[in-house]
Amino acid sequence: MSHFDTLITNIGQLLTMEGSGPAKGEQMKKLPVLENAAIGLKDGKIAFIGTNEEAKGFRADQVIDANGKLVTPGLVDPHTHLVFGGSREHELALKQQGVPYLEILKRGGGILSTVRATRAASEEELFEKAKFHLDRMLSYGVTTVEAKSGYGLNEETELKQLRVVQRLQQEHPIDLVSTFLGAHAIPPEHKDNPDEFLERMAALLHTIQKEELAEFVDIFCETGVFTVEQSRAFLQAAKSLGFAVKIHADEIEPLGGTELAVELGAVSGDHLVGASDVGIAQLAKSNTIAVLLPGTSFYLAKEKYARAREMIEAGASVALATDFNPGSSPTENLQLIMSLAALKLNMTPEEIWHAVTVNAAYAINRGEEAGRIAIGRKADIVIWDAPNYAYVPYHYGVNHVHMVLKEGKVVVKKGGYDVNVSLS
Ligand code: IZC
Ligand code: ZN
Repeated sequence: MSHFDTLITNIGQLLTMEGSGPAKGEQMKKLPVLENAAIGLKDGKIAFIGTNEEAKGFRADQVIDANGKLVTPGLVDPHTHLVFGGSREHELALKQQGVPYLEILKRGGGILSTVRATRAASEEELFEKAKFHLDRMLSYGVTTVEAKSGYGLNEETELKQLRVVQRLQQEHPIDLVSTFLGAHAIPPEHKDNPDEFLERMAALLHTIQKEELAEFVDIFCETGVFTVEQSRAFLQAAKSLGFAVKIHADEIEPLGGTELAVELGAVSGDHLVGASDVGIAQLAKSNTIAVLLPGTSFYLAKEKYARAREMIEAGASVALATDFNPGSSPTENLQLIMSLAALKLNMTPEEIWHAVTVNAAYAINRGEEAGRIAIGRKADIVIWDAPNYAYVPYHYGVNHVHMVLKEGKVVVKKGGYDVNVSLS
């Protein structure tokens, strides 16, 4: 008779996200659902997936009765700026007065204000702050997170940020994937010679490679930041050293960053709000994942959102992320992004679940490890206070997590009130 460490029984709907490779176009529309299911976990891995009936004869050290709830893989957030100093609540008033995001940056605020705070913070302070945000992500059901540097814009501080990510990789239950975004903005000391700045950041790639501090390299390809030509050269240099690449492309103004992402064979092209028809057609034929960030369009109070429908109909693979950062998307809540994807990108619940699990995992080269519940994989699982998968994007703005298991261990359990706390 089978014996498990943990058996999760009475699962109302189980989304295994079964399949191979990322889900592209039409494949995103189908979501196999197992009803009245059970899963067995052993040594932190998935060891059984079947019906509740089959599981009745099994034994386990711990039985978790899901009581008809929805169970899914742990969510994957493939685009965050996790490590930073300070905050930017003062920019909300500027935004209300109609000052555009890129204008705030031009005046030395925005990213550059976070750069000042990040340079001033100690590694320990940055670690504690990032850990606080990461704990919150875990509480929202996220078990794998990509984290970018990019608030140092000098050697010392970029390395400081990357070391914080490295330490969190060792000390936090969430699996982290590290991205070097030294080319996030032009620091004031290089205002008149951005190419020299890019040379400095390119030189830093050697240290990052030697110390294994990042596996991806990213760049902010945007008006007033880095051009398509600069982005191409910088990412080609990164690729020649063996880094995988990503691009902040066509976020605010359409420059052809989507086409550049495809041309370079980027693992992901991110934002893509201004992606052209040609860019979308190329994306659909490529292996580059479109990482869409509707929280950013929302928070920048934009009318225009990425054209997810056209991308999916053309056959592209779409993922979703928070873009968690102190300026354009201060939220750790990927569930809120799922609701925005429904309302602003017109994505269906089936497409949304692909976009925050398997496709998000492929967007950070973790497709073979995260985003699916399959025999032999890490048991990263969320039990939701939801009767079905459509309920999560529908009931917006709150946390639907009932329980999170990371590698088979319960790491989040819905609290409730502690009745022993005295109010007097
Ligand atoms: O700090 O504003 N878009 N980078 C590119 C960001 C937003 C983060 C920020
Ligand atoms: Zn970003």
